[in-house]
Amino acid sequence: MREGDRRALARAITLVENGDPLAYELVREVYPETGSAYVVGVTGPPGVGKSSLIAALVRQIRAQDKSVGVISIDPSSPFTQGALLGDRIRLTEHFLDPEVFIRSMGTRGHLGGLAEATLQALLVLDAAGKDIVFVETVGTGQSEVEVIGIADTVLLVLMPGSGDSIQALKAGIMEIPDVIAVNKKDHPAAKTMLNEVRSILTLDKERAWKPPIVLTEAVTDEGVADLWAKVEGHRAFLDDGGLLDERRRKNLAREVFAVASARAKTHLERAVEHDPELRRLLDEVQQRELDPLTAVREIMEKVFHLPSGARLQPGSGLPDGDGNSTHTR
Ligand SMILES: Nc1nc2c(ncn2[C@@H]2O[C@H](COP(=O)(O)OP(=O)(O)OP(=O)(O)O)[C@@H](O)[C@H]2O)c(=O)[nH]1
Ligand SMILES: [Mg+2]
Repeated sequence: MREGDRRALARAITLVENGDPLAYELVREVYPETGSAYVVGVTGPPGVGKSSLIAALVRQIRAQDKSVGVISIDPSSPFTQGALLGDRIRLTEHFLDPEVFIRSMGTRGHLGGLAEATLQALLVLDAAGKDIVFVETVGTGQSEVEVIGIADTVLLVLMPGSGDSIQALKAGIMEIPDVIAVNKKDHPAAKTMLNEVRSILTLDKERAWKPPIVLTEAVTDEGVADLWAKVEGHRAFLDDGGLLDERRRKNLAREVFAVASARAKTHLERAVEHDPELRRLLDEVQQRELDPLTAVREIMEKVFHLPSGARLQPGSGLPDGDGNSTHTR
């Protein structure tokens, strides 16, 4: 796998995908060697052309003779099969290239959910020596944050008609990405979309990095070279300012926190599911025999062995306030 052997890599990712204990061992062993891949998170609403754009970007990157990994994270929707099939078709031209590794991935078997699976898969591709790794995930709001939160550069893809995303950006529900592509440039409303996005971003004058917006047509490669130049521009911005290390430190802290939280939640759900006494507490709340916070306290005591008097001080949490970033903004 370290030598970039495709079959070994494929097997490693399968272990990750299945939440196999061997994957855990594997990542633990290679972790000290990771950190050289540059990770680009690609997100946006369904069908905007994320996979098509990645395929086009991979062409750019291969022309620079760099190796690439692509993982599409599938939040296990009923559309999984279709999505997998779609990705396969859109990325076919790269399937025979030994320097390109492409994989769509589900996340069954992961106590820590999507964040955990994504993180592990990225680390595997990183250890295998990929220069650039793309993580694709569908999203219009917050749930994808934990998946692409690990990215060095976040690319948001929109198309004419992505009004919900515009609203989410405006309302501050969606974090401002580093680069935005307005894809399907061939669509008559593309320019309008571009202007809408532009007007939202001008509201935010505080930022040191102004997210560039690029009009693209993934299927003809139009604007794609420019888009890649913008991603590289963001990378240079991080590198020059010594910001990349800082960003990675924050991202990793947030991921660790996200995975730990997800595991705690899974643990809690399972405990309640399997413990008649805990389930009875919930019934008592419903019958108004027990108030909600007393039930919470009893559950916490029993499941996490937290002392009943435990009180959180305001502002407690991670040293940086990360993991609360959506609240503090
Ligand atoms: N007209 C036009 N169609 C495009 C363009 N880019 C992608 N498409 C088409 O849009 C459809 C969806 O493209 P995908 O690349 O699968 O989009 P996606 O965002 O990865 O979709 P999901 O992963 O299913 O959310 C496909 O039929 C593409 O051929 C473009 O620039 N112009
Ligand atoms: Mg896709």
